[in-house]
Amino acid sequence: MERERTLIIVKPDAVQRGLTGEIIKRFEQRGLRIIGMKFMQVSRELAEKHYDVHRERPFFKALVDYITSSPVVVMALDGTNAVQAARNTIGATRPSESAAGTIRGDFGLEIGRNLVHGSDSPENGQKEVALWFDESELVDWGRVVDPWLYE
Ligand code: IDP
Ligand code: MG
Repeated sequence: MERERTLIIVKPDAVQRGLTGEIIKRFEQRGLRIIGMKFMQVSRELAEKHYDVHRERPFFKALVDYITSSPVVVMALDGTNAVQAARNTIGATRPSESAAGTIRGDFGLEIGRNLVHGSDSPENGQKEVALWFDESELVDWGRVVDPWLYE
């Protein structure tokens, strides 16, 4: 089974709405392990790098405005199939189409206010964690419950 890293961003709308703890809780109780976490104001430069694949899309400027509009909480998580597990916990990109029980399906309505980011492939998980965190900010640690999460 693949041990992967994924980058999670609790976006400005979620932080402003007081949902930070609720969102962290969902990843934590799923068994994903936090290996890095910080509260920060995102620069336009970092936002544009992070969303570079969307540079030519009509919503690019609005997306960069959104992610830089107010502070975010950024997390690096790892675990078995962490990328897909986190994406399923987050829900579909468009909250009106996200399943109930997912973060977006429980707390969101519009695509431009969809609360949380999660990496979309193991390669991008590695790349995004490296973009947002210095290696010295990541902590390698073990949990006493790991044998009850990992076979
Ligand atoms: P994802 O966050 O589910 O991976 P992506 O397609 O990678 O979705 O899009 C990145 C982000 O860009 C979305 O989370 C959303 O905030 C925003 N976005 C995507 N498509 C649209 C759109 O059509 N209008 C406005 N914002 C969009
Ligand atoms: Mg994406």
